[in-house]
Amino acid sequence: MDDSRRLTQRSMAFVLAGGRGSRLKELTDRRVKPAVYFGGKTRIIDFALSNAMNSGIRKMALATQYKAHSLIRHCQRGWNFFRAERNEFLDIMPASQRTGGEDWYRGTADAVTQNIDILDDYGIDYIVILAGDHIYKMDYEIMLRQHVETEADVTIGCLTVPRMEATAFGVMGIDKTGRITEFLEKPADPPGTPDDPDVALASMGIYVFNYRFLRELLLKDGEDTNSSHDFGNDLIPEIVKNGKAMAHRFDTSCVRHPGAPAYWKDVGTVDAFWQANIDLTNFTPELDLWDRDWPIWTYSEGVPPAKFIHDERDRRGMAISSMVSGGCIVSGTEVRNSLLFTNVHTNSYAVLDHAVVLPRVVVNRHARLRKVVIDKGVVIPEKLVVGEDPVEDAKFFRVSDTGVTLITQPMIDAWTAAQ
Ligand code: ADQ
Ligand code: ADP
Repeated sequence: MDDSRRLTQRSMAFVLAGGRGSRLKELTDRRVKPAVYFGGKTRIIDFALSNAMNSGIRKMALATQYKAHSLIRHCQRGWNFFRAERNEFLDIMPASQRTGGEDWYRGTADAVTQNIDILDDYGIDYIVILAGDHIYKMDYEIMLRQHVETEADVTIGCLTVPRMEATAFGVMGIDKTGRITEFLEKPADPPGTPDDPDVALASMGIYVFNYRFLRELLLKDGEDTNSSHDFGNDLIPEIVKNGKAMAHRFDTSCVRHPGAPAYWKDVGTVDAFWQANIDLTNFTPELDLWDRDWPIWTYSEGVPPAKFIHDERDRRGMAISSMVSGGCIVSGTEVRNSLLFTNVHTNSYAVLDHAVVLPRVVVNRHARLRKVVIDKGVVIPEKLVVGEDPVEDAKFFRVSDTGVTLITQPMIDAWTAAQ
C-alpha cells in the first residue's frame, strides 16, 4: 500500500441510508428519510455525501433498504460525476440478500458485512461510516487524522446534547485523553459529563475504523446469533470493552474554516424539519448554504429563475424574509418567512407565512397557510385556510404539539371530499 497518498485517498465513506425515519410521518411514506428534501434545492443525503466529497474522499458506498427508489434516482442524477478512471465512485448497495441467507440488512453493521467482498476490492485502509440522515458540515479528514495519530481501533464523532435528549443516542464517558471508557446505547437515564451534569456526550453515529480491524470484527459479528448486528448496540460497546475507542469532538475545529459554527441537526421529526428549514430564512442562518468553499452538491433541475408577478389590479406577488427556488412563480401571493422549493406555483390573494413548501406544489387563490409543511406535488385548493384554528386543522391534517401542520395530497383529497 502506498502510504504517501493523502489519508482521504486511502479511505472510503460508507453511508447508511436504510432506516425509514418514521417520525417524519407521511413525509417518509414513499421515500426514505435521506431522500427527503431539505433547504430548497437539496435532499438530506446531500449533506453527508457533500461532506465526504469536500473532505477529499472519492470512494463512497450507499447502503439502501426501505423505499429506496427516490434516493437511488436522486443519486443517479446528482452524484454521477465520479471518474472511474481514477478509481472514484459512488457505489449504490441495495439490500439484496447477497449472503445467500434469507435476510435483508439485519442492522447497520450487517449492511457493511453483506458487502464486504465488494469493499475488499476497493483497496482502502480506512473506512468512515456515516448516517445519511443528518444535516451538518464536517471535515472527515480532520477526524481521520486524529484516528491515525491516536492509533485507535475506532474513532467516534460525538457532540454534547442536553442530558434528557440523549436517550435517543449512544452516550459515552471519556477520560482526559479522549478515550471512551463507557458506551451506553440509548440509555433511559443518560449520564451527564463530569464538567456539566446537564449535558451528555452523544455519538453522532459517525465512525472511523481501520478497514482490516473492522473486517475481522464484522465477520465475527455476522456469525454471532446473539448479536443484533448493529454498530451502536453490538460493535461499539464491544470495542470500548476490549479495544481502543476514541472520541472525536464535533466543534468549530471540525469545519474547514475555524470560527464557522459547528452546525449539526437531526431533522427527524416534522417539527425539527420545519424549524431547520425555516431557520434558513433568518437574517444570518447558522447553516451557511452560501459557503463556496463547502458547497452542498446535489441534482439541480434546469429551471428558469423564480418569477414574481404584480399585476395592474395591484395583486402583489412578493416574498419577504424568504427563500424562493428556481422555477417558482409567485403570482399575486404574499410570501413571508417561508422556504419555497423548486417549481412551486402560487396564485393571487394567497398568503404563505412560515411555510415550507416542497417542489411542484400549486397554491390556488385565496388560500392562507401558516406554519405548514406541504409535501411535494400537493395542489392546495382555493380558500383553504390552515394555521388559524388547530382543532379544525387536526380534522384533516397532521398538527404537531407545537402547531406545525403537515399537508399531503391524500389529506387534501379527504378535505375536498368533506366540503
Ligand atoms: P439511531 O439513531 O437509532 O442510532 P439507526 O436506526 O441505527 O440510528 O440508523 C443509523 C443510520 O443507519 C441511519 O442513517 C439509517 O438510515 C441507517 N440504517 C438503519 N438501519 C439500516 C439497515 N438495516 N441498513 C442500512 N442502513 C440502515 C445511531 C447510533 C447511536 C447514535 C445515533 C446518532 O446507534 O449510537 O447516537 O445513531 O444519530
Ligand atoms: P421524490 O421523492 O424523488 O421527489 P416522488 O415524491 O415523486 O419522488 O415519489 C416518491 C416515491 O414514491 C418514488 O419512489 C416514486 O416512484 C413513488 N411514487 C410516486 N407516486 C406514486 C404513486 N402514485 N404510487 C406509488 N408510488 C409512487
